[in-house]
Amino acid sequence: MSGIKGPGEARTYDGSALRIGIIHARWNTEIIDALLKGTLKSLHAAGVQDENIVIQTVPGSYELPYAVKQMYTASQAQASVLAAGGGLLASATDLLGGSTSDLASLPTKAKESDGAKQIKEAMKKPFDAIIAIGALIKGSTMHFEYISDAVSQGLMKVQLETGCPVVFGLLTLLTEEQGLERAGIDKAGKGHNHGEDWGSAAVELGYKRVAWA
Ligand code: DLZ
Repeated sequence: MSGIKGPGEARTYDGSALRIGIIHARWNTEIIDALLKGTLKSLHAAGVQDENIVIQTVPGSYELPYAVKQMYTASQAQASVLAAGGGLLASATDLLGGSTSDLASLPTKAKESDGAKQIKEAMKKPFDAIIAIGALIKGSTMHFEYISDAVSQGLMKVQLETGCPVVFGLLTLLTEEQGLERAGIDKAGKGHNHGEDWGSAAVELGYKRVAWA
């Protein structure tokens, strides 16, 4: 990217071992869809595996901080159930009706069953980073100001409380046109898809978080 704006030059980080959550609002769908595509593009370019990307949606941006917190806490709880070991494997035996001492040796049919899927999900580690995506467009009341502020503060709070990096993918827009530009889908074609930067930020933070731990 040319000019003084943007995250600057950075080395490429390997995302192949990372687990990334994406939570996006559904308001202003055209903008959101393009941002999501840009985010996924850069996650894939960094080597993040599809099976390690979980996408959830909420109605609007106001719901983002709560949803990020729940998503992270749930992924942590799943991982600690696995760490606790025995209990899960015991119930897995019930679910699958067979030995679960070695998941890899399960017959294919059992692997595809819901029970096995739950176990596979539970075997995953907590998210290394979560990307929160929303597009708020200013209207004629103070609604925009209140929500922008609440969501910004909320997302910062969640990442500091949980220790999970939360990428700020919230566009606070004065006009719809600004949103189209920042999603890289404006008519003039001058825009840049900020989702691409958010995917890269998630990979960098997820990678560094592991190194900093
Ligand atoms: C209500 C509302 C309005 C007016 N505008 C937007 C918007 O531009 N972008 C967005 O993400 N959400 C908007 N919402 C919905 C709120 O974020 C929230 O979902 C509802 O107030 C319900 O809590």
